[in-house]
Amino acid sequence: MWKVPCRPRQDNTWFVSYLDPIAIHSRARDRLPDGKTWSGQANFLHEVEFHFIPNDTQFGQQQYLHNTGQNGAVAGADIQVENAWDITTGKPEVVIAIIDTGVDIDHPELDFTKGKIFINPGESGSGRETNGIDDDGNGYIDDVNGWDFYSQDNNPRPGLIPEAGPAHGTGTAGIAAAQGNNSQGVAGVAYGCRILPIKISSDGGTNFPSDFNLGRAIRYAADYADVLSSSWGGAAQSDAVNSAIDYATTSGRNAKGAPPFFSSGNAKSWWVYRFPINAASGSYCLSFYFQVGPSGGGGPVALDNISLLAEDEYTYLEPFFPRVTFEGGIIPAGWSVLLGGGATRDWALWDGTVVPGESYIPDKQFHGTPSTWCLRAWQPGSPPPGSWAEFRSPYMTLNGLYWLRFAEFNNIFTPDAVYQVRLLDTQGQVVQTLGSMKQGAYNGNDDRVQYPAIYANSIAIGAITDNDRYPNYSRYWLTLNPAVTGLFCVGPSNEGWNDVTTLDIAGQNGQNGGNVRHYFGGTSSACPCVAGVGALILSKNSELTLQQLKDALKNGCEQVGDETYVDGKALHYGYGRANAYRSFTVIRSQT
Ligand SMILES: [Ca+2]
Ligand SMILES: [Ca+2]
Ligand SMILES: [Ca+2]
Ligand SMILES: [Ca+2]
Repeated sequence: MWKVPCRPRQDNTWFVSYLDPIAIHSRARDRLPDGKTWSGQANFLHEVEFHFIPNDTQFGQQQYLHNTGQNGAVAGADIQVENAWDITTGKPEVVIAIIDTGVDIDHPELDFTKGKIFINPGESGSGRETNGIDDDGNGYIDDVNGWDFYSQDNNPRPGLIPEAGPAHGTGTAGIAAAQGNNSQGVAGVAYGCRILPIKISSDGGTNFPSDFNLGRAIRYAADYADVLSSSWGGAAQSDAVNSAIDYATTSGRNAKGAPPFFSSGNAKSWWVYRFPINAASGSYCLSFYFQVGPSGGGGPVALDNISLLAEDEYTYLEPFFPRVTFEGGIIPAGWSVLLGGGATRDWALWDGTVVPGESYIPDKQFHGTPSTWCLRAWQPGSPPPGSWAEFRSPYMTLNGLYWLRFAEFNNIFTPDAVYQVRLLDTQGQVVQTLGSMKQGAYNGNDDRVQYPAIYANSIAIGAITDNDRYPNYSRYWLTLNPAVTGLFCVGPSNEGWNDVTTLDIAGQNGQNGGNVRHYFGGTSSACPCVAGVGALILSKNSELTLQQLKDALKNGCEQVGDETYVDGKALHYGYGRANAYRSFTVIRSQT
C-alpha cells in the first residue's frame, strides 16, 4: 500500500514511499491521471555535505566568496555562499539594480542576449525596443535594458575606453551576478539573478547627474528591481534622493519594500597600491624613493607588506614570498636604507608608537594585517630641502610582466616632494619609474558614513578584509541620529592579503585588456557582495517584507573582526560580516 504520497512540488516531482519497491512503477502508473506519464528513481538516504564549487576558471581567486586562506587570508572569512548555492544560485525573477557607471551588457558574463539583463516587458517584442516610442508610458523611450540617467538615453553601457573609471559598474555588477558555472571568468554572488543597469555617470565615469536625476534613477530602479545596489556617495543631502529611497523602501517589490544598499564610502590613511613592472630579462632591484622638495616640509610616510605578483595579477612570487612585513622590528636580509642630502633618520623601523611632538602621525597601523611594525620615513624638525631616503630591495632576476603590491601611508603635504617606486639596474640607474604615491593621500579622520548611505532608510554597507580585519578605508561613524546606526553590516573586500577579482569591461576597454580584473575593492565591492546576498535571500523566499529581509541578513551576520560587539553591533562592522548560508538558516526557522 501507499505509505504516503507526499511532498507534491510545483515541478510535478513527487516523493513517494512504498513498502514493496519492486511494484512501485506499476502502482504509480495505475494511479496517474490519463495522459500523464511516470518516471521514478530510488531516493537513497545518505549523509552528504554539500559544497558546490562552480567551474568558473577564476573562482579560486574570489576569496570573498570562498576563502580557503589564499595567500595568507583567513579561511572562512567569506560570505559562505557555496553552501547557500546548494539551495539557490538566484532566480532570474529577482532583479538587482546596479546604479553605477554603466554595465557592459555585451560582456559574455553579463550578456543581455542570454538572459543576464532585465528586459522591460513594456518595451520588448514587436519592435518596441527600437521604435522610438515610449510604449509603456513610463517616461522613457525604448528603455528595454535599463536607462542612462546622465545622458538620458536607453544605452546603459559604460564608456568604451581603456580606463578603469568606466569599468566600475561592470565590476560591481560582476560581483553581484556575473554568470556562474559557465567555465569562464568569475561567479557572481547571486549569479542566477538578473541585472538592471542604471547608468548615473558620464562615459568617463567622472561626472554625475543632478540630484533630481539621481532621484529619478533610484525610483526607476525601485519600479523594476528587487534589490538596489549603489556604490557611490559623498554628495550633500537631497530631498530628491531621500524621497526616492523612501519610495524604494515603501513602494518597491509591490509594496513589500526593496532594499536600497549603499556603500559606506572610502576614507582614511592607508592604501594598497599596485604598480606594473615591465622588465626585459635582467637583474634589478626596487627602490622606494622619498625626497623632500625645494619648499621643504615633509610629513611622515610609511610602507608595509611588499609583495611581487605574477602577470596574472594574483599569484604571489619570490624573492619575497609572500610579502615583506617588517614583523619583529627587523629589516629583511638584503634590503637596505640609503640616505642623502642631509637626511638623518628617514626610513626607519617603526612599531606604531606615537612620537611626542609630531603633528601628523599614521594614526593606525595597517589594519588589514596582524602587523605591528612597518617602515616609516620621517624626520623631526625641518628636514633639509632635497634630502632623500631610499629603501632598496635585494637584486632579483626579472623577465616580463609583474605587479608590485604594497601598503602605504603618506601625509606628504608639499607638492614638490617626490615619493616614487623605481626599478633600478645593476648600476643603480633608474630604468623604470613604476609609479608615484599621491600627495596627501592621508585625508584626516573623517570616517563618517557618507550620504546617501547614512540616510536613515538606506542600508549602509562597509568592508572587511580577507583576514577579518578592519581595512582602514571603510567608513563607519554613527549618524547624527542616535536611533540609527551608521553601518548595517560589512562585506568582504580588499586591503588584506588579496584584492577583489571581478569582471572588467570585455576586451581592450576597461581596466585591462581582458574580461576580468583583479584589482577591485573598497566599500564599492562590499556593497554589491551584500546586495547579492539580499538577492539570494529573496530568491529563496520572495514573500519576505523588507524588514524580514533585513532581519534575515542581520541574524545571518557573523560577529567577526578585532573588536567587541555590544548589543549585537560593532563600531567598524555593524552586525558583522554578511553570511548567505547563515541567513538561509534563519529564514528556514522563520518560515
Ligand atoms: Ca518606456
Ligand atoms: Ca519603444
Ligand atoms: Ca563565469
Ligand atoms: Ca577589458
